[in-house]
Amino acid sequence: MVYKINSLEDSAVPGDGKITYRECALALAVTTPYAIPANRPRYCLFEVAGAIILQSPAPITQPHIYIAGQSSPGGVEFRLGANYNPVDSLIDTRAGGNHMILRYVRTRLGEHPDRISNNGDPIRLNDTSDQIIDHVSTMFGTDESLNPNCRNCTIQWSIIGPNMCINAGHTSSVHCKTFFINPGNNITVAHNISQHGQFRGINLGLGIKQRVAGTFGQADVFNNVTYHFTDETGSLSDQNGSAYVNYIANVAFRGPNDKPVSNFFPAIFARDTVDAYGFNVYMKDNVTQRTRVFGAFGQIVSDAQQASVWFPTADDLAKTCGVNALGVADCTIKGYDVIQTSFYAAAPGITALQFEPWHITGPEQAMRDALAFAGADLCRDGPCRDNVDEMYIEDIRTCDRAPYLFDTSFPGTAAQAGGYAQIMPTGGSLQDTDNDGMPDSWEVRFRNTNPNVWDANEDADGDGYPNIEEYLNFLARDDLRYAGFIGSGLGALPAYNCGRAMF
Ligand SMILES: [Ca+2]
Ligand SMILES: [Ca+2]
Ligand SMILES: [Ca+2]
Ligand SMILES: [Ca+2]
Repeated sequence: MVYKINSLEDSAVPGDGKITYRECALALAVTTPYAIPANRPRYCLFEVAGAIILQSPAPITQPHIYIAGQSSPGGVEFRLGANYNPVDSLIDTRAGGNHMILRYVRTRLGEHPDRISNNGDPIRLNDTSDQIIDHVSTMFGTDESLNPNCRNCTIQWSIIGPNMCINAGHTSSVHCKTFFINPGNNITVAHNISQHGQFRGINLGLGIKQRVAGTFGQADVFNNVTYHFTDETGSLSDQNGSAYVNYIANVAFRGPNDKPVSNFFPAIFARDTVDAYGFNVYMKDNVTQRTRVFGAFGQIVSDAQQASVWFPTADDLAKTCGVNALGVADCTIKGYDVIQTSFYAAAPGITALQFEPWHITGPEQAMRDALAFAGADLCRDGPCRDNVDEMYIEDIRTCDRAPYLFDTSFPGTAAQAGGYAQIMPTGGSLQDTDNDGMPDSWEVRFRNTNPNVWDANEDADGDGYPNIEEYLNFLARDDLRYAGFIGSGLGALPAYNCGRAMF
């Protein structure tokens, strides 16, 4: 089904002529302006641009949904409404809401000091599987800005954080924790920017929530950028199972206030006392506050990759074991020896790389690409990176030059963090005679589809992608991006470690 969202309102009346985000998210029936039956796989397209302000939860429990922000003439931004009480997430899959694709939207929650809640996540994946988050700008969370609990999921090309950190509505007066995967398995985290926080730059607690012996999880973490985490750029724990992680060619740079004490990429927490979990951590080409790579950012030296890792307590170091082919701790491998620089870490059942090798660049180009392309940067009528993302990208590009963003304190309000997007619509809806989501002009231009026949679900060229996804992927320029896009980012980069001393 294709919901052509024609109203920014947060309403759900089947016959009012308005098709809303809530109706698409909840898979509700619509009768006018055209009929959509309830509880079906669906595409959420946007004929409007601007803020969608949610006044109550809109949980995605019906599986198979593609939320396509790239169809909007100018872009959409999800925000927390003043009547949303108790506060919960904005975009949220749960209770069977598997198979979501979320692309090219902004999710900026904002402060809610009048409604204390520990659930203020702009995006939460709540024990769901098969999820793609691509080119999303997710910020201003009061719990995390991105909080996935998912299996078989990809988080890529997104801008994550900052949170609303100070007296913003969390039970803690200071809660500045950006990105936490807890738990997860078979996850790719690539080409993202995670920025400006105290804790949880990229934190991983792999496995499953209801922990049992032999539980494990894998994550591939490559070509990401983190900037300005004062206390914890990343962590990896065994709180949910054995961890297989590949950290490849990431860039983690200091901000103005970063403290060296606990700030590693990652800190390894071995707190399991029952289930004999272990670690296999492959690290290659990561440029961090403590590691340099020959040839990247003008470096003439390479540091041992193990130098970026830390064990918070002597107990963590002592309890950290390797892991065998069954996912069970192997304590013949101990401590720093779980960090290895030779072999791709593959969880039981994983027999091949979980990525295309050419999708990974060196760290310097990875930073250039993320700065050039991350976030909700495309709309129906062309590039549309908003004022908020522009500000943060510029801040990273110049991060070795004052004035520094959040030099003295992290933000407590959206206003202190650059405000919301100022979205200007670039046009109205396009003629789409058959209401299949593909405009007449596109259907005529490419001739594989018929502008007078509802043929969104057909696959005219037989490549496995239905026609409507051909249209949406065309808007997202996928044809360019996955051949000649990775590695093509241009623009200025800061000096190594933003010009600040190594920890
Ligand atoms: Ca309606
Ligand atoms: Ca059409
Ligand atoms: Ca058609
Ligand atoms: Ca096709």
